[in-house]
Amino acid sequence: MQIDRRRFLYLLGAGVGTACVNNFMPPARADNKPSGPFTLPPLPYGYKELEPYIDEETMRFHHDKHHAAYVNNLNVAVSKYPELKTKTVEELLRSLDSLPTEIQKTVRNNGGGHLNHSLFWQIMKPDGGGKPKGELNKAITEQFGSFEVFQTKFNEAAGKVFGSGWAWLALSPDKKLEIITTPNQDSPLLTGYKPVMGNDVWEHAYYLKYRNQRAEYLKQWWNVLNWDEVNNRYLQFIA
Ligand code: MN3
Repeated sequence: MQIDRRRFLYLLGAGVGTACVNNFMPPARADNKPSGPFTLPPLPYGYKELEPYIDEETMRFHHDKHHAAYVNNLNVAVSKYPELKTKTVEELLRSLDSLPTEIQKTVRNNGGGHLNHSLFWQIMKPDGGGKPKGELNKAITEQFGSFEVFQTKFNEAAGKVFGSGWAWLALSPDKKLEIITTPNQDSPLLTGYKPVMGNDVWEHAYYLKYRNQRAEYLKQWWNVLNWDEVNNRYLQFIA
């Protein structure tokens, strides 16, 4: 009797345990979200910390939804090609033409989106703004006449992007600073340019706060620029 009861409890426990495993195990990856090789970098500051220039809700959606989607789509694209999983996103974009045809467009859009946004979070900071420093300041002055002229030209270029895209300060293949724009999520790397800094002019970057006033967003954005980081990027590129 004693043994039977113990055995009964044992079986019951095992049964309950199995039911628990079946009910509470996460579902198989039906949501199509491979966990790598690319990962969403955390924001280097809090969602609220770029206020009042960029609002918390915009940062949450922009980082946690938009950037996360680019990372996920890129991971899905390379999931069938083990040889691509060890490449950096820069390597993928620089050799886009040699990738399997069926994933070229996805890598262009989502690899570009991942790289562009990873840069974007880094070149902003709370209490940013002011003027460029060091070697970058010299180069900007030499190339554009003054920081103010550069700023005006950058905003003009960013204002003229039709639809979604980016404005960049980039180093040309012959190592000159230029203001360029790219459509969609195209990276400057696709044309041999190195992105020193850039501003996202997709509506998702500003619409919640600035609505259709892109010019106002462009004007306020300089208040969050992290010039130390931008100067460091420039120094790396000219080294
Ligand atoms: Mn964006």
